Amino acid sequence: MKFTAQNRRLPRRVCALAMTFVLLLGAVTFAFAGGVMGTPDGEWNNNLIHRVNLGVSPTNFTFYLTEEREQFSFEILFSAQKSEADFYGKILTATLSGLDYDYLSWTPSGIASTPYSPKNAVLPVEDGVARTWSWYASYTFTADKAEIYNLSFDIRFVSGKNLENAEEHLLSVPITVSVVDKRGLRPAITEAEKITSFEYYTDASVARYNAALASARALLEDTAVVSQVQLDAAISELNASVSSLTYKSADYTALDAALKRVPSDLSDYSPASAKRVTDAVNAVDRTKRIFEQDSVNAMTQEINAAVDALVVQNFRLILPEDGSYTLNEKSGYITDIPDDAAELTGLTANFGDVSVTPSANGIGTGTAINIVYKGAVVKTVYVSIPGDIDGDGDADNADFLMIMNASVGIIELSSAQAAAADLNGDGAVDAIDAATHQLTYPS
Ligand SMILES: [Ca+2]
Ligand SMILES: [Ca+2]
Repeated sequence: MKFTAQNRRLPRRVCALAMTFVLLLGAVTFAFAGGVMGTPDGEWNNNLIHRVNLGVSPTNFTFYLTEEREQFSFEILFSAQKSEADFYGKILTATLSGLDYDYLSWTPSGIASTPYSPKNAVLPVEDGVARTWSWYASYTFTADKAEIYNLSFDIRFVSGKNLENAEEHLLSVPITVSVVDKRGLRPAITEAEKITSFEYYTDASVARYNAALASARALLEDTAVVSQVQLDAAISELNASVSSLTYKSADYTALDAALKRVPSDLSDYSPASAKRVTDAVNAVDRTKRIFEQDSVNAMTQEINAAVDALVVQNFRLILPEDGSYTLNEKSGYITDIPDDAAELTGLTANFGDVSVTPSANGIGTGTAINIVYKGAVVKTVYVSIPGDIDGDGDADNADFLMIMNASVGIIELSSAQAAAADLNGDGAVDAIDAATHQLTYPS
């Protein structure tokens, strides 16, 4: 037989002293006096001119099922108080309906010297003092599942100023008995307690787990009234907190740094070396957990290695955007440079540095613009200005003479010079170009 804290019988002496509070402050106290309070049947106040209080306490019980099938007991304290002497009253029956209980026992209590059973209790008229009588009704029932019993404690009694006008009344007091199935709590806690190492889990998920476990353990201690809904929610939350324990992520700091080294444009690299980089980037897996750091380190290493192994395939000279240089895409020569330039500035390359090697006569046709990458000249673009053959940047009589000499085979021109000398663009340097030079660049 098990008792919860709230229905465990108090020592009789304490009960007697506490009776006034039960009646005045108890969960259910009904005062019967002419026209004072509403009543269940709406009629019974009419013949009452003297006061009696009926008390029923408590009206809520909660039991916790922890075994396959358990027997529970509870007590209802039923009190009748006659507050005035000139009064007749008699309790006929007091029954509890709605519960299949095993047995019932009545125990008289309170300050009455004579033990009355409520089935035949008479509130005497002759003693002339206010009195209180009370009885404990003890019920025992068995349960094997969660249940809420909505019961009715029905009191039939007669009351009145005297026997002649006493009438019968019925008072029905709702009693709730809840059986909460606690059997799932212990296994859930036991299962949760199997987790003993938390270093790999995120702080947030561990905090949730700890809170859920603490709540479940508190419920197991049976220190507070808890409903089936609350209990089920606690079990559910505990299970959820276990399954949602989340591993910390691996450290991706070095990998992020490696990714920043990857060029945004891979089109100037050899396809094979660019593909290695692309493959390494595509292979990045952000879901690795704290104990999989080696895997992340390997990804990082491959990205860095692939970037280091990139092979540049296309070197390009980059001209200033102000139009001061003109590159003939067809011939590949720089055909226009700033006037009277003493040096060529503002030129860059997509990779490496730019160095300029002037022609024998300065900045002009034949001047070499070199792209230097990793200490080596990887590409050279020449200046070839139409009409300037000697390379000083101007088209004048000295250049005309060189075209004349070249046209008859006295001198040989470099390819940049030949391009500058072939003024009619027919692919040959001859007298026609010389004549054209004289007309175009008169001295
Ligand atoms: Ca010249
Ligand atoms: Ca020509």
